[in-house]
Amino acid sequence: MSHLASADPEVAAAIAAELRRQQDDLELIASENYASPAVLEAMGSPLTNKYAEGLPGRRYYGGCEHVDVVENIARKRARRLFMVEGHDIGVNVQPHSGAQANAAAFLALMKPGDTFLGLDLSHGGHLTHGSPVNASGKIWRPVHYHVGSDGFIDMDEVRDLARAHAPKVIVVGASAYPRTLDFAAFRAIADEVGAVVMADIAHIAGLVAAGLHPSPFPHCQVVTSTTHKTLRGPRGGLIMAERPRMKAVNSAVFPGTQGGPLMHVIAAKAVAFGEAATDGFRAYQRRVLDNAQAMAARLVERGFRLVSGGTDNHLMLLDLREEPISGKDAETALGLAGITVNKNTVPGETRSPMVTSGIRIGTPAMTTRGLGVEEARQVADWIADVLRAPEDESVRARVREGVTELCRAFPVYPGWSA
Ligand code: DSN
Repeated sequence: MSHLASADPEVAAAIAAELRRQQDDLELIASENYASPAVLEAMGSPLTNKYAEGLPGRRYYGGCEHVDVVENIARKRARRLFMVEGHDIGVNVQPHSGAQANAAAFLALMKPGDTFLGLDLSHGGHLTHGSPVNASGKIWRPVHYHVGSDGFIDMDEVRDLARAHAPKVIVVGASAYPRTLDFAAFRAIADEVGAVVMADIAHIAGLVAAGLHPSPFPHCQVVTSTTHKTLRGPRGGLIMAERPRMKAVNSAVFPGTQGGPLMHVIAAKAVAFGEAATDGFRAYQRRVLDNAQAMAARLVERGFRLVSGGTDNHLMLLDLREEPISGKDAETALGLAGITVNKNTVPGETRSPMVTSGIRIGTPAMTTRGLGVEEARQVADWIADVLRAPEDESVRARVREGVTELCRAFPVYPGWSA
C-alpha cells in the first residue's frame, strides 16, 4: 500500500494497525473471516470507478462491457455453487450487504403491512427479521417464533403461529443459532398456510456451499445471504430465487432499494465463489465444523453451559446466566487477553442487548488461519481460564502470551507486515 502510505499516512497507519490486530489477535467472532489476497485485490481494483445501474446487457450507463463480464461470472458461479439438481434458480449479486438483501427480498415478496414470521432476535434471529428498530419491523408486521427450553427452534410454535397469523412469508435464518435449520419442515408449514419460505443463510452459506449443511433449495423460494462470513468472500450480499421470482427480486434490488452496484465488490464476490467451488474450500469447511465440535466439547467439560447443549455448525453460544459475569464483561476480559468475541443475548435473556448474558463464539476465522482441533481445545481452555478469573491480570497475561505465540505460528496473511 505504498501509494496510500505516502498520500495519506494517517489512514494508512489506521489500516496497518487493523492488519496488526487481525494478525496478532484470535478472531472468534462467528460472522467474521479473512478474505483471500485475491479477493482483496479484486475489491481494491479500478472497478470501483464504474457506474452500472441495471443488469448485464441492460445497463443505464455506457462502458459496461467489462463489468458485465464480471457480474455474469459472479452470477454463474453462485448459481453453480448453490443450485440443486433439477431446481433452477436465478441470482442477483448486487445487494451491498445482507441487510440490503433482506430488505429487497421483503420488498419483492410483500406489500407494506403484510405479516411475516421470523426468529426472535434474542433467540438467535437477526435485526432485519422484524426487530422494531429496523425497517423490517416498521414497514411489515413481524410475528416472532422462538427456541424451546432445549435451545432448538420450536417447530410446534412455528406451526401454531403460521396457522393463527396466515403470514405472507416465513423467514428461516439466524445470526446466533448453533443448530441445523430444517428447511423442509418450514416449507411443509408454509404450504399449509400459503406462505413463501425465505431463507437467510448469511451465517451458514459456506457450509451449504460445501454440502455440510442441508441446502435451502428446493424448499425455500427465495434465499438471501452475505458473502463474507463462512463463505469467506468480500463484505456483501446476495439473493437467489426460483426463476419466476427473479424479475421481482431484481427490481426490488434496483431500483427498489439500491442505486449503482459496487462492481469492485461484485468482482471480489466472483473470485470468492470460484474459491468456494474448490476441494480445498470444502476441506476448510469440514475443519470449521471439527473445530467448533472440539471447542464446544471442551467448554462443556470445563463446566460451561452452551445454548442447546452444543453445536451442529460453526458457532456456539455460551450461556453465562448462571455465571458471575455478563456477556459484556466476558467480551472485555477476553479482548484484553487477545481473544475477540462478541457479547450476545441468549434465550431467556434478562440483561439489555448492550450487556447481555452470553457470548457467541465461532470458528471460521481461526480455521482460515490454519488452527485445528488441538488448538481449538487449547483456545477453549484459555476462554474458560479467563472467564473463571476475569479480574486476574496474571491469568490474562498468561493467555495473552499463549495467543500471541499461536498467532505468530499461524499467520493470517503470511509474508505481510503492517
Ligand atoms: N449478522 C450479524 C452477525 O452475525 O454478526 C451482523 O449483522
